[in-house]
Amino acid sequence: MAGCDLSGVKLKPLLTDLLAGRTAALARAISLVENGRPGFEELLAALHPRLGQAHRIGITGPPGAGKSTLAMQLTKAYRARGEQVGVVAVDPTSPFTGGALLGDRIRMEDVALDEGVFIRSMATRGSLGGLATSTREVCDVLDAAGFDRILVETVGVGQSELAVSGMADSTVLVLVPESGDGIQALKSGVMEIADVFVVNKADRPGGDKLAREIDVTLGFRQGSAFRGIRAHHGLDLAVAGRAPVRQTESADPWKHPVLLTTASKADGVERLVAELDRHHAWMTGSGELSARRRRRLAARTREVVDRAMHRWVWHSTQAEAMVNERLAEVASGRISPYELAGEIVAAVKEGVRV
Ligand SMILES: Nc1nc2c(ncn2[C@@H]2O[C@H](COP(=O)(O)OP(=O)(O)O)[C@@H](O)[C@H]2O)c(=O)[nH]1
Ligand SMILES: [Mg+2]
Repeated sequence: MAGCDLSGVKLKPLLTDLLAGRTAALARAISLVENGRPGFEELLAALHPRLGQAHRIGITGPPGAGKSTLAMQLTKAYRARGEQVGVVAVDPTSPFTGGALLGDRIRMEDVALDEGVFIRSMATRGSLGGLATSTREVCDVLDAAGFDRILVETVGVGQSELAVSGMADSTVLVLVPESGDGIQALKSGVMEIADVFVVNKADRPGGDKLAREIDVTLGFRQGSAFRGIRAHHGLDLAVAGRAPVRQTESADPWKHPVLLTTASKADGVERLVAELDRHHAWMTGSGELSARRRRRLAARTREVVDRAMHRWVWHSTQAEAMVNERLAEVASGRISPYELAGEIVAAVKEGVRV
């Protein structure tokens, strides 16, 4: 790597230390990437050949569903197997500080001092689009640094879990019985991004009912409400009807599990760990893992192009100056922002104002 010394960041030693598993280097590499400081794209480019070892697990669902609690329980379970775990939380609604991942109760003290665990909140950085990209990039750093599992928590039944599906190999959708979110999720199409469904807070009433509703909805999605009923020719519709929408044609479709958990008591976590292992094995065997990773690489390339174009337009052309120059005309109603934008784009394209 020529020109490795950028703005005081010595990329080569950083890379060496990172790959040697030095925690301080990991923290530095992550903040370099997170803040988009000079050299971060070179670092990520150098890490690229090292990617693909980690199992990336997205955990999404409405606020308060228990995603962080589940993430901590999964972390403990993976640590018990001797695996290294990275946790990246993207939660603009409840940023965590000082190493406490949760608003209350289960605190990070359990795992925060463990060398095999690295936790980062992406809570306050960037816009949503930019945030999604930098979250993926932070995951790359963890992957290259040798973490076995990377848990990515994102909040919401909205756009953000659509972003998480693009960053994970396996996506867990966490719902809770008492809120209306479950039903909303079933209607919103969010189900299509999930590989594993978790109905958390099973210690409260309504968990079984929600799990059944999810199961029935999964059946409908596949054009069959009769999953679990054996057809007379011996085909098990429970198996046949469960291929997820985005899954490529497969003779051995993934059967979406719907699990009940009480994360606060670690109930059901073992089963979740097992289903995630099963999903990873299925993805590897079916070719879905490499298909998803290829899609992610294409998406990443587009994102980086977007970012470069954005940077170029606003920092290296006259676009910003044109906005300022003509703002009075827009404000007085003489021209619309659309017309001005059109003029700016035309000018930039022609290079006349560059
Ligand atoms: N009763 C009950 N409470 C839970 C369970 N799991 C998590 N909680 C609590 O629900 C609240 C929100 O949990 P948290 O993990 O922060 O949710 P997140 O917003 O989805 O990350 C916390 O007070 C947790 O202690 C559960 O299985 N049962
Ligand atoms: Mg949380």
